[in-house]
Amino acid sequence: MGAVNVGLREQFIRDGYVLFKGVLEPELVEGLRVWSDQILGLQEKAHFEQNRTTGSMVLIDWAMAYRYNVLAELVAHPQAVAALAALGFAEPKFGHGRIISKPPQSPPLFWHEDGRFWDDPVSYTWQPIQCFLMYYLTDTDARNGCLRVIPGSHRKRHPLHDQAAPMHTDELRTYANPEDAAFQRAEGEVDVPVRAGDLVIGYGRLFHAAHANLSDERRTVLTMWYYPHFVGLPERTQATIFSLEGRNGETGTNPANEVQARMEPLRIVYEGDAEPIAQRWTPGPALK
Ligand SMILES: O=C(O)CCC(=O)C(=O)O
Repeated sequence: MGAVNVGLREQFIRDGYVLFKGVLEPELVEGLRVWSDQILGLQEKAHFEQNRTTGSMVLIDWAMAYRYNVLAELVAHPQAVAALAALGFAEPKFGHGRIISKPPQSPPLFWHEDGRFWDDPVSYTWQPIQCFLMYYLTDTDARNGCLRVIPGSHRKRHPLHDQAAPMHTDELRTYANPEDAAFQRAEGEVDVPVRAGDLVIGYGRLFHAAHANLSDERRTVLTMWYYPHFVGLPERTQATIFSLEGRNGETGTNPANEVQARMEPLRIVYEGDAEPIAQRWTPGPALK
């Protein structure tokens, strides 16, 4: 394993995200662009209507990675594994991902956080449970829908946590009310513009959003969900993760496929008998 970068690790734990530049080779980015355009082309019109603010929300699972080598290359990319190791996570696990593609001239994505383990005491500590690895397949800035984040919101209560409307509703997904607070500027927010092939790693429970795409080009991000610290988490947390993601990884490896073999250590396995904890999508009072 590569050495831990103490400064980066501190930054990650403090801010809740970190940017690694130039992680994917341009050929892989191009291959992923072609592949994701093809998969997006297979979706029904209703899919895009239901997901106006994200643009799309296509599931990436292990079976898909076994079917498309370009995706397996991404899941087990040595530079991504090295980036996680630099943050101090030597044995990361992979769960699933999403193709999130904003068409030209499309609305902003609402503020949300994807923490779903708020009944688990670990969510109130520095330890990440679920982290996103986001790969944008085009260069991004505030004009074509770059990522926005609220640094520190993974560990500290923000006014958005107590907003009346729940997150991830159909109303937010379809942009039914552009005046909703979830589409406005938020206290402490920063833009995270990137180059295609960069990697943004962040806590799932960090508040994030994306600007509208005002350009004439599609803007695609592949959000890949990992459990970087799985082996260091309490058994009940491991049991919870396994109950949600374990089946997803059941597909058998083809030993002759070198890329699939690289995915194998990322498989989520829990064989104990601890009780999983129910999912909860909003933080309790312990988040101060
Ligand atoms: O579209 C984006 O830039 C962000 C995607 C996102 O919020 C997510 O994957 O949770």
